[in-house]
Amino acid sequence: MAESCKGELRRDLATNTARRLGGIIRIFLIHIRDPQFYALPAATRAKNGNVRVMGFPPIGIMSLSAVLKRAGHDCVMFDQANPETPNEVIVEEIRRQQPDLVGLSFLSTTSYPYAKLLARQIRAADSRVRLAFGGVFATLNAELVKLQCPEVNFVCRGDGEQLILDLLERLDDPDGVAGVTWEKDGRPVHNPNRELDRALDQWPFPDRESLPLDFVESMPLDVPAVLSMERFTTMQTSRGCPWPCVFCDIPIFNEGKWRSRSPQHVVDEFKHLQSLGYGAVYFVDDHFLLQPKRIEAICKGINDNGINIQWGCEGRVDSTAQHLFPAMAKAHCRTLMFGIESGSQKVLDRLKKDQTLEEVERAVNNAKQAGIEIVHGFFVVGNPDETVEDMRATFDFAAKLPLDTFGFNRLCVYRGTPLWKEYVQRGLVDDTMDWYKYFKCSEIDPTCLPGPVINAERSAGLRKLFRYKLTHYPVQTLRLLRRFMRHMPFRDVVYLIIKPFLGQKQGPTKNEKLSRAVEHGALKDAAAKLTTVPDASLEDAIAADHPSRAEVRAAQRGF
Ligand code: B12
Ligand code: SF4
Repeated sequence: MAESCKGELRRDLATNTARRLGGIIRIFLIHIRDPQFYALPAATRAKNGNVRVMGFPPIGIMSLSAVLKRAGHDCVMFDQANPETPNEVIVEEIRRQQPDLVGLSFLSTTSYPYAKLLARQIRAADSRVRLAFGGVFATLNAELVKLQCPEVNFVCRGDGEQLILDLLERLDDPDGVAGVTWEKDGRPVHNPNRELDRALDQWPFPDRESLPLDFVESMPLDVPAVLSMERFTTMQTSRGCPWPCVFCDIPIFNEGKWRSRSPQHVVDEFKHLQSLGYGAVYFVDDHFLLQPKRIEAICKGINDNGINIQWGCEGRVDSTAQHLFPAMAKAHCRTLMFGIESGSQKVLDRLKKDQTLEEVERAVNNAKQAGIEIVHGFFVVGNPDETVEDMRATFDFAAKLPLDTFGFNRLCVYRGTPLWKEYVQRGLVDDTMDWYKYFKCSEIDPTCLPGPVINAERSAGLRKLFRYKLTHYPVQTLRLLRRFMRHMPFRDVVYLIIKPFLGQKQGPTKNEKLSRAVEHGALKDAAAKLTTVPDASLEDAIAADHPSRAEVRAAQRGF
């Protein structure tokens, strides 16, 4: 080791010792991403010097960072979307700064392989640092994750705000810290669940300014949330959803409850964001449209305080707040997204969606008539018991609705959902062997149409849908295309429209590779495959996966 490095190391150790003696706890929080869910625009630097990322900010760790800092702790965040902090840099920073706890946060099945690998790399570099996992996937699979990742000390379940504060008090013996799965004397311990916290106003606004990143949300991304090039962030105004859809794990994560922040607290956050220069906000709420009085008060607060941030949200089509759509539009709600799922009542019932086609029509029409600029429909294809006729009915139905944008994804099954439980009973998945694998339903359920049929029907359906939209809703369609053209090269917009008519011969354009406006079959398949790789060969598999990811990154750089 060079003398200068030794000197630096000695200084770091001295600082760390002083910090510990001063009683300050240092936490690192890392947001693990699947590389297919963000992009780097060509001009990657914002005026303030931050790296610009096209994607959603990591609001989970930002929420925890704010809580930790308010409690007087020292917290450093890393987002894997930042090209300046790859795994090696994070590992090196852990070695240098010796945090007391490193929290790895990830959302879903497809980011789990990356989380496992990073945890292992950290453990190899530092045998003593405490490692914690958190997020929806870790919550729903805590015991199995703990068994599969012995290098991780704590798997944290559910809301993290109070949990992380409690954990820091008992890092050596988390017995009694509700919501933690850990290991004692070589045996896994699953502490009881934490009681659901309804007092959400007690927590500070997320710490959005400590990462050296600025986010924009626009095309090309799979969810065209607000479709703007303004400085973008997300907000969470409520948590959970009490409905029973068979494919969804939100009700399990939230014990079937819906909890919300007060309108005043939400409006105060809007004021704060406006003062920081944000221009677009997307609510990551599972069902924003649940409580009319709260929505009315939020909209009034936005208008009374001269807030002009554009925002978007998601909700159910059977919401009783539809008379407030005009008020929402007046309060700068630009995007409203509905989980429509299918144009076949039979399929909706099979999915236990608890909604009718009439309700879908009414909600979409109400939103458009109220002046909401972008009304989006989420659809799923490849459902259990779905026939070709059902799929065709879905595309016909989508065509007739005055939707601005739509997405047709293949249904997948996640552990923890009612559908997963059904599949276990039917012997289609093995709960102890398959829990971390990403499955399209059609791959395992013989009542689904075969994959190639689903894909062919989807392509044909999209062709018909575009044709219908252009001829029946020309003004709406052209207006939307004009908006796309502000953020995408003309050539790509044209290609996006004509692609369904070209057949399979043409490959995706550079932007399409990034955009996921058309689902990236190959990338999705690669991500799915990665979830099935045994741990021993994970590092090699991620390295071998690099060509496809590198292609995406190259396309990102050139965008
Ligand atoms: C926004 C969102 C996205 C964004 C991602 C945004 C981002 N920053 O990366 C986009 C659109 C890219 C996306 C993509 C996908 N998503 Co998504 N997404 C969501 C959504 C709606 C909100 C997430 C969120 O921001 N929550 C708000 C923050 C504050 O909560 P949080 O992150 O959970 O953090 C809290 C706790 O979990 C905990 N916590 C979190 N981390 C840690 C760490 C530690 C150490 C501790 C102590 C605590 C802790 O504390 C936090 C505060 O309480 C959720 C639904 C939901 N309600 O969770 C689905 C959800 C997570 N997504 C899901 C899925 C399936 C996907 C996709 C696979 C979809 C697809 N087929 O392409 C991809 C995969 C993405 C990936 N691998 O990264 C599923 C996950 C199911 C599963 N079991 O895997 C969910 C649950 C939706 C659902 N209904 O099923 N998604
Ligand atoms: S309505 Fe939406 S959030 Fe609620 S359970 Fe169904 S899919 Fe999940």
